Amino acid sequence: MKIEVYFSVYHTLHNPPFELSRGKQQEYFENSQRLKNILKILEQDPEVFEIHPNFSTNVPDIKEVHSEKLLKFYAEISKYLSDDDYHIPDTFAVPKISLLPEDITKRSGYFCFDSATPITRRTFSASLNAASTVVKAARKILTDKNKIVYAAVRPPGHHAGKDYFGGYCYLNNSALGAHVLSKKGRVAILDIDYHHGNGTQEIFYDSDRVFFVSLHANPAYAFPYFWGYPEEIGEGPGEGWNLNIVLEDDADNRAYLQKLGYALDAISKKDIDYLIISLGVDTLFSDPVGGMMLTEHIFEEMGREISKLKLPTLIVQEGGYDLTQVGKCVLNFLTGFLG
Ligand code: OKP
Ligand code: ZN
Repeated sequence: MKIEVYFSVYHTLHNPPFELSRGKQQEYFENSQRLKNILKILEQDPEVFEIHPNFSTNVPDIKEVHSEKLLKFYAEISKYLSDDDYHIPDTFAVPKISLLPEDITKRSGYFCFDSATPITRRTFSASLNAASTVVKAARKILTDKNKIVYAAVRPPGHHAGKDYFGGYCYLNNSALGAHVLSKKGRVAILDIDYHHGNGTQEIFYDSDRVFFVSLHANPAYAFPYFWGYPEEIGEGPGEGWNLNIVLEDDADNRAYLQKLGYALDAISKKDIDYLIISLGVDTLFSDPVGGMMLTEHIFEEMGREISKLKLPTLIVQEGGYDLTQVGKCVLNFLTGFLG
């Protein structure tokens, strides 16, 4: 069997010079080398990986996932910034404040929840290209349910909410894919990135069309800190359709597989038609941003276990920052998935 790979060719347009993390100027970990590393490895096996570049930035239905004012903000700040400029908000709105500053350079703190997510002139274009790639990949799943499709995209998406951005994420790629699939059936999003997918959780929090299941490091000490606790179970019709499974930083392969088992059990107990995997490989022991105690081989096992759900599956790239290992981890996961 083949895996179709769609990739966002314009990802290199988003290339901020640095990030502010823990109050310090650092290299930008979510850089274009990540995706280049992944593609370079997948290209080596054309028998298995059928790679399609996506040049489109068209995302129909984007307004059903993101607010108009967030999109307008992105469009305006893109125009405001010159070519090698970058923008990092310095003043953040507390949740209940609803006024929007006129000045575009002061408005970012209304939408952004951290200091590690800079905006450059081409950030919005790159993000639209990533989102468009995932939507295209989702459509492929609809036309051929036997397909496994992998969307090799950046910037990632799972921290971006309806009306906010942060954690290297601007548009929620997986949520946009889920939105497409949810029109034709029930969807489960399994988020195995090291970090909790707070944006995806928020977007489908009151929905019983999309079951969000996330395995992640304890938010008591791991980003994004304010979300990701097991008590967050969804609300209204979505109650029981949000599942947070917390792991500790010392989690090894065994501990991880055990909790993955709970997640897969929960998914198999619901009547799900389509699966989306938010694939972060930043659970690897050597990851400079995340990092539990997982070794690269475990990703193959994870893929194999998840494939037993036997669902049409769209795999969407999220985190993974060890530049020497990210491609190998993704390859292992996809190989495991093929069985
Ligand atoms: C994005 B994804 C901690 C800084 C954390 C942001 C991490 C974003 C991860 N002091 N910086 O989920 O891989
Ligand atoms: Zn992550």
